[in-house]
Amino acid sequence: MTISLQGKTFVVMGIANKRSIAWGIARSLNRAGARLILTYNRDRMQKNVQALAETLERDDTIILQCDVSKDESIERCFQEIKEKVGTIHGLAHSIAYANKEDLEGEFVDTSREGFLLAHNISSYSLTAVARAAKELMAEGGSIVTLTYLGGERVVKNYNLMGVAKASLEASVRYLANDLGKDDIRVNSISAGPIRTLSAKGVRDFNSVLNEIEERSPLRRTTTAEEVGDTALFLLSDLSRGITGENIHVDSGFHIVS
Ligand code: NDP
Ligand code: N5H
Repeated sequence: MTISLQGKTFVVMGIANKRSIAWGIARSLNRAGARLILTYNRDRMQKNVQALAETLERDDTIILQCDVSKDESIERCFQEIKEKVGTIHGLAHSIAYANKEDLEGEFVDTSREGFLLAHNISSYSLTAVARAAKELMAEGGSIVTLTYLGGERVVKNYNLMGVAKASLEASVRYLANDLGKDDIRVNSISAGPIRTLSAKGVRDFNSVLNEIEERSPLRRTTTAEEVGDTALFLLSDLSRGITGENIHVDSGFHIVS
């Protein structure tokens, strides 16, 4: 069976620019013939997403704003999707946020406010969005989110994001159990480090990438295209027996010590 998403519609959330993992996912889905709905958060990202959408092989891409920290914004966005397309077949959630000052120093110093903000946007948002998307998945569906190894192990500086990713990964399992009866699958991809806008402020990101090149089984870093193609698999019927799973797309780095 080859992967074709012809006649199907997918929502991709979290494109900031051409380096975004969400854009890698959008391109893979587009190549398989899917219709796309792309969402962005900050106003000034709209023109980026618009310009990127114009490079796709179809001209019916829908672009909408969705701030996942606000229930009204999620509600408005999915109401618009319902009016414009009716049924969707899958959704990619590629969104995370933490205050910069919480991504250095020790986890023990995390403030209540910083902790809750990171968990709200990086973890709870998956559940909020899955609930809204479920109503539009009348023919079943597949939901994919992005996580990182720091959710399973202590990784220097990942701090509260590691705890938020652990919560996100557990949410994947609970959501998979709830939504399975509606033929909706929920999985995550644990991506290796990729130089995106989120990673921009990370001190010593070069040495993080060097370590992957030296020590990962495949001896190379992960690309957004590799993540995009695994998302395509998870969002397609080829993965129909898989739910509640976390697939590492990280050149195998998670198996080495
Ligand atoms: P990007 O910076 O490209 O994407 C992060 C996205 O999160 C942006 O589009 C940003 O939108 C969005 N976002 C932040 N706050 C909100 C909000 N309130 N509502 C809606 N969207 C919001 O980085 P990546 O592509 O790297 O990150 C995507 C996912 O991949 C994240 O979950 C990240 O943790 C995960 N990941 C990344 C890895 C990496 O090395 N890059 C490794 C493993 C996992 P805006 O700018 O408009 O606010
Ligand atoms: C161990 C590491 C390195 C240290 C930790 C990095 C954590 C990054 C995740 C969060 C999501 C980054 C973040 O929120 C940055 C913001 O504080 C500032 N940046 C922004 O506001 C930009 C403009 C917008 C677009 O960013 C967001 N997120 O909205 C982990 C790395 C090796 C791997 C990595 C980078 C993982 C990951 O989860 O992204």
